[in-house]
Amino acid sequence: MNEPNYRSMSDSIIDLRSDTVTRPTPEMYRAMVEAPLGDDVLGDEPTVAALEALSAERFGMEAAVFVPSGTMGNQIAIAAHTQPGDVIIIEEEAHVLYYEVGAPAVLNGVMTRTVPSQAGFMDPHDVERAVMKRSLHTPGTAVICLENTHNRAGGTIMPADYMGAYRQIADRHGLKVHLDGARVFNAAVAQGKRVSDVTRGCDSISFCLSKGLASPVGSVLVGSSEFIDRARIWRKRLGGGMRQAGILAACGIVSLNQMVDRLADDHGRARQIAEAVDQLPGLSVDRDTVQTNMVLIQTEGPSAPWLDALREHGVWALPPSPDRIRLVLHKDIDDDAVHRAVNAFRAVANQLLGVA
Ligand code: TLP
Repeated sequence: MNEPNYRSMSDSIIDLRSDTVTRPTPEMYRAMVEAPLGDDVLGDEPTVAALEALSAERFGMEAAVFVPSGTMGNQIAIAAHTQPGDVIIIEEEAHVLYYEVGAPAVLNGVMTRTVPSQAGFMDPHDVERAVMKRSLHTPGTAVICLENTHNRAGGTIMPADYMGAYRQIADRHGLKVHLDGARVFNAAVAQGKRVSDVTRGCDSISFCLSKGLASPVGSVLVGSSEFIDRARIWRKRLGGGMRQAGILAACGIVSLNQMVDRLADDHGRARQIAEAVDQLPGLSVDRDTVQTNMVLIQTEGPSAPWLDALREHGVWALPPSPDRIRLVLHKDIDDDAVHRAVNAFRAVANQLLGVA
């Protein structure tokens, strides 16, 4: 077998667009080759079953289902928790609302009742005020939908006492709590906690293997056995049943066993870049929001000229809005890449503003 290409397209490109861009590790390639395989739709895929069992255990939940993407994990959860016409309460910049192309409405026929927030996390009082009771005139609320870490707020971590408060509200009103935990392992590692502690109180959690945990593809939805049985039907209905998916699940097992603790390195590098960039003219960073592996940079004018010039220096990033740049740290960005990225920012500041 030829040696696989473990690295990015080109080692000279510093790809900070997302932690989704990571390449599999050598251990993942080995695990793919060695994985015992079956047919997951027929129900006999041993490696998928092993990943699901490991995931359920890590979250202290009864069961889990492997799904192709975080988006599908979230939408299956909403489908399994609701009936068309129900209301889900959701923060106004949540991924489910902002980046899933209207799926709550298109696929699930639910109403979204949005709540504004501080740094991505709805005040529990606002959540309780937003609950609608089913009546002859009003739709009924079914789900509180959360996100930890919060993507558009810059990878921020949910305040420790919020989950308990959301749970109490859910219990008072007969609601389910779903967590979009695409990067919930980042939240756990940053707080030195187990992921099961960070997510206690949720009825369902969707987490991504394909982000900081570096798997090429895949997410897992965890919850009660009864919920996961219904989620499996929704996965099939949406076309998410995969056959010899053990090839991918094998990487997921490596992610859970080997890639969690190292997320702390990404967090340290995010702080390092944030501090350096915040000192440059024309750019600023709210350092309080740099809590995990993301850096949101505010540009004085439009961010587009910065992004174009950075690209010429081999640094790739994305604009979450016209006057911001988002950087996401991940395992394929080492200390040297951080150093080169900071130098590129300095050079671009000089180029665009004639200073620094
Ligand atoms: N986020 C992507 C883009 O879609 C913005 C990124 O680069 O950050 N929940 C959260 C909080 C996410 O950040 C993402 C991906 C998802 C769900 C969806 O995961 P996938 O891409 O696997 O469907």
